[in-house]
Amino acid sequence: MKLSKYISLLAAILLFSCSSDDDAPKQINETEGLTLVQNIQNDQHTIAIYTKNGNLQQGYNHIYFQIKDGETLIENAEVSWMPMMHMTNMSHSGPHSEITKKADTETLYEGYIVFQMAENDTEYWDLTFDYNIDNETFSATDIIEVAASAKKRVNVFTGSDEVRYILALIDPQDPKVAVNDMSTAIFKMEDMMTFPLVDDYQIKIDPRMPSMGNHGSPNNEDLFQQNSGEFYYGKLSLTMSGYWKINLQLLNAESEVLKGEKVTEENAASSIYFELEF
Ligand SMILES: [Cu+2]
Repeated sequence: MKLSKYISLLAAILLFSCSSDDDAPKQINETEGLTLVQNIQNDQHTIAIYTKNGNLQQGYNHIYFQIKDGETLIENAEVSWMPMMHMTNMSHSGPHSEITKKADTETLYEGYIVFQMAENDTEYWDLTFDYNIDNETFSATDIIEVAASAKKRVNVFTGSDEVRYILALIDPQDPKVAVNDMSTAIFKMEDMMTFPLVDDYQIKIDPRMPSMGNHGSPNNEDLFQQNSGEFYYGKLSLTMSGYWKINLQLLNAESEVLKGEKVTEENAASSIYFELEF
C-alpha cells in the first residue's frame, strides 16, 4: 500500500473510531451479486447454495454457499462435498474442487463442480455436504437440479491412450467481439468417483463460424497450464457476434494428439468442441 493511501486509511479509522454510536454489529452482505440456487437442510443447519445466475447446469459451475444455524452464519466450518449422479444402472460422481473460504469474506465458502451430464426424467444428481464445526460432524444431502446446457460446454471422451477425459469450458462466460481470455479444465476419469486434474497437456483451439463459410479468426492462442494442478489458459479471438464452434484438439505432454481433428476444406469440424453464441 502506498504511504499516502495508508495515511488516509488511518485517518478514516481514527475518524470512525471517534464517532459515538458505532457499536452496532457490521451487516455485510457477502452474497451480493449472487443468486440463491436452493437450500439444503438437516436438523441443525441450512446450507444456502448460490451461483452468479441462480442455476446449476451441465458443464463447469462455480458454486458458493453459506451455512446457517438459525440466523447465525457459520464462519469456521471445515467442509467437503460430493456430487453424485444416480443413473438407472449405476451411480457416479463428477469432477469437483476442494472447498475454501472465499478471499476477504467471513461466511462465504466456494468451489466448483463439473456436471458431465444433465439430469433427465429418470436420472438425477444429488449433493452431499460433510462438515465439521467445533469438532462436531454434520452431513446434509439433497437432490439438485442440473439442467442441460443449450450450448456445448463439456466434452466427455476416450483418448487414443484409452483414458476417459472430461474437458470443460470455464471462460469466457460472457464472450465479446474481442480477443477473450479463455480457460478450461481437463480431468482424467480414474474411476466413478475420482477425477484428478490433468497436468502438462495442451489444448489447440480453432474457432469457426459454420454459418459463414466456416471462417475462422486471427490471433488465437492455444491453451496451456502455467502450474500443475491448475486450469489451462489461452486467448480466444471472436471477430463478430453470432454462433461460434470452438474446435478442439487435446495433446498430451509428448504433443501427441489424444482426441480431436484439424479443421480443413474436407473436415468442417473436430469431434470435440465447445459452442458459444452471443
Ligand atoms: Cu451420469
